[in-house]
Amino acid sequence: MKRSRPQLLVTALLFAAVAQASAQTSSSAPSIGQQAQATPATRTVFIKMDDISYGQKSIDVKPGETVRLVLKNEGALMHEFNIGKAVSQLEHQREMAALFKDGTLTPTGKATSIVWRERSGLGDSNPPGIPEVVQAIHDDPNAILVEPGTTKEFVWTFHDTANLNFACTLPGHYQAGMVGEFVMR
Ligand SMILES: [Cu+2]
Repeated sequence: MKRSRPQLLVTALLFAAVAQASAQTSSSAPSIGQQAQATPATRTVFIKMDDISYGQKSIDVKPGETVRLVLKNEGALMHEFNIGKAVSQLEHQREMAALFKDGTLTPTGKATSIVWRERSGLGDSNPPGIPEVVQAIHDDPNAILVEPGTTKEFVWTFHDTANLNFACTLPGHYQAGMVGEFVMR
């Protein structure tokens, strides 16, 4: 019997599905907001990322406001900007840890990794199996990865959400204090 889908990809897709599901769940009262398109009138907030912190601990936003968040990573490590509640961010930490374990995410960026697939059902035990190149899938609607030395933009429409955070869920970063709060004013 042939395994048609790489397990890792399936796992990553599952993670994406879970993220999607939790985004949808939380979008029903109260939503955390959603990605949007910037217009010339959109307010821009500059956020510096460093090892291991954000340039600010809080960002003021108005409910309903669309904000262009410009993320400049001045550190030597990759960082994430993840908009959400603490619960989902802690969940996302586990997904990130899994990607690091696979080798498809490294402290400085995305990477390809080779996973050896088992040969099955052929009585062919010729080790180590079939090589397969895998890549990390990180396309959560509420998060973006910023590689060291790069600047990325993220445009978000905020709703009136209490306890909404921005955080980096790379292993150890959240614990090191790489988390801040959106303050609704
Ligand atoms: Cu980080």
